[in-house]
Amino acid sequence: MEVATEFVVDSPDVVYSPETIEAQYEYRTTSVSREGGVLKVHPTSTRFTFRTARQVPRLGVMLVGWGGNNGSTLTAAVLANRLRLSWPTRTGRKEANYYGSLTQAGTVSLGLDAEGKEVFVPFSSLLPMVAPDDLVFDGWDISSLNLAEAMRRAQVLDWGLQEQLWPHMEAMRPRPSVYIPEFIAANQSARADNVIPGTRAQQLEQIRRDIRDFRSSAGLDKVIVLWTANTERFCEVIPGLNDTAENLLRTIQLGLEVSPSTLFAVASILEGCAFLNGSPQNTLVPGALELAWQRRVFVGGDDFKSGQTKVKSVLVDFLIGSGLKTMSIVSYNHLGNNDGQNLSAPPQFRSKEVSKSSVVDDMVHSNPVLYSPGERPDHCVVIKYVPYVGDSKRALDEYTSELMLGGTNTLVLHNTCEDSLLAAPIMLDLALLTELCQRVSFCTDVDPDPQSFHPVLSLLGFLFKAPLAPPGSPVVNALFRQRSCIENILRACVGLPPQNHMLLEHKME
Ligand code: NAI
Ligand code: DG6
Repeated sequence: MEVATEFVVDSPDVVYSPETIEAQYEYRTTSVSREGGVLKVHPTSTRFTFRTARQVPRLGVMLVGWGGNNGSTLTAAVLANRLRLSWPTRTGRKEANYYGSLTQAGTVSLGLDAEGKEVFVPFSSLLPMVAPDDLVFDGWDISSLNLAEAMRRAQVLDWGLQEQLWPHMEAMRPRPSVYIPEFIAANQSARADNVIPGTRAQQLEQIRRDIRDFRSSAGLDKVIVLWTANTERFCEVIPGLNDTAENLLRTIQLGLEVSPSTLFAVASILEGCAFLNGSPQNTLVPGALELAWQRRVFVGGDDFKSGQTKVKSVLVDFLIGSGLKTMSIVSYNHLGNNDGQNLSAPPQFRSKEVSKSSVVDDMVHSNPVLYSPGERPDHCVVIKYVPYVGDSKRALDEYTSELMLGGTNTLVLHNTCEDSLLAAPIMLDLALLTELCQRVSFCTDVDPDPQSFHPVLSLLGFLFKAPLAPPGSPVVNALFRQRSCIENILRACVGLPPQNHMLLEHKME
């Protein structure tokens, strides 16, 4: 079936010019106050003007950890789509696609047609977005393998696809990177044959030069940097060391402790490039966040929400949202890729355990009928390294909830899939949505000065296990709340009301 992709909003509140889409939008929400033991709810309304630049840039994406499973798989996926590749498998020919990408394979409803049927368009049609086939990739890796060899090492793609991609990826070579052995597992040391020498300050300057070199040599309008390198151990947040932008920059100059990922974040921010953290560690220490704020550069994180955690952020929302009291969540998984090997070391596992465990907090807090203050389900996360299964991750989950009158309900899930084929489309969405957000500005009736979204781009929460949010902002983990947030903000930018699912048209006589 032919999928319609273009639409215009026919409304006096929406003005299309060759350069922009400008939409007047009434943001209706509520605030709550407590007065003498009574909650008072005040409906409020703010008038926004959203302006979105229509011209999409030539976008470059620099991956830190380019030669890893995710980095090589994402690069291969974009090439396979751009080249319209197909390849034989034992179950028939397969064609390149972008399944798993919210922007490329998800849809939104525009409303009902004359027959009362819903009309859907691809998510990417909501606003002008960079086409993924047009992305230009570059990046760094402590391993010097070219991208074709990295793809073969990853063992993610069918052989017939690898063979076709090989000549297109052979010339792609990761730039040398920053290797500080104590941040990743000792079992990674054999990979580190491609490193930037010198002091931390010299390494920072080299990363900045790399970004500028990529931007100019590839003729790019914009560059986004995405950390998809190994999970690091957490770094300590220490007053005077990394708690403010000034202290963090001084720490780098003095060669004191800073993680490789924080060095990349600082370099990106100083170059005016958005930085996204796909791993769980606390790369975006307070000093890096302050620097992003000062420079008005977008940052997002942490840790791609790809499989087990994504399901958890749906299932626990369903259970608690239905009034069942989830009391125990046990998540076990084993995998045999390099990520699994790195995570077999306790400090790196601890980073992952923290991000995988925080994901039900908002759902528990949302239901004081079920949970008393401070009460929370038992939540156990186990990861084991089993080399034989490679990138094919197996995840087993058990959820036990209390039913009425003393009953219990135990759900058990088993999921097997290629880990990197789940992560790659998420990386794509992160780059495309971040770039789009850079073209959106807005003002309100109370503050007529145009502004951008807060530098901590919490709109990306759908794509992260432990979403970063601006100070004081609630952290949302529930998957469909996160999806609605993106969809409704994009709808607002074209003057469409939030998707409310009321379908009142069909509930009248
Ligand atoms: P991988 O181990 O295959 O790739 C990581 C790459 O980073 C390796 O090529 C390694 O040589 C390189 N590297 C290590 N330190 C580096 C540094 N300082 N600078 C540049 N390169 C460096 O791992 P994979 O599977 O690609 O995952 C990447 C990251 O994404 C991991 O932290 C993982 O935990 C995280 N992640 C993966 C998900 C998935 O579903 N695959 C989901 C959520 C997060
Ligand atoms: C083992 O859990 C390896 C991890 O890197 C995960 O594969 C990754 O974080 C994905 O986690 P999840 O919970 O979204 O499947």
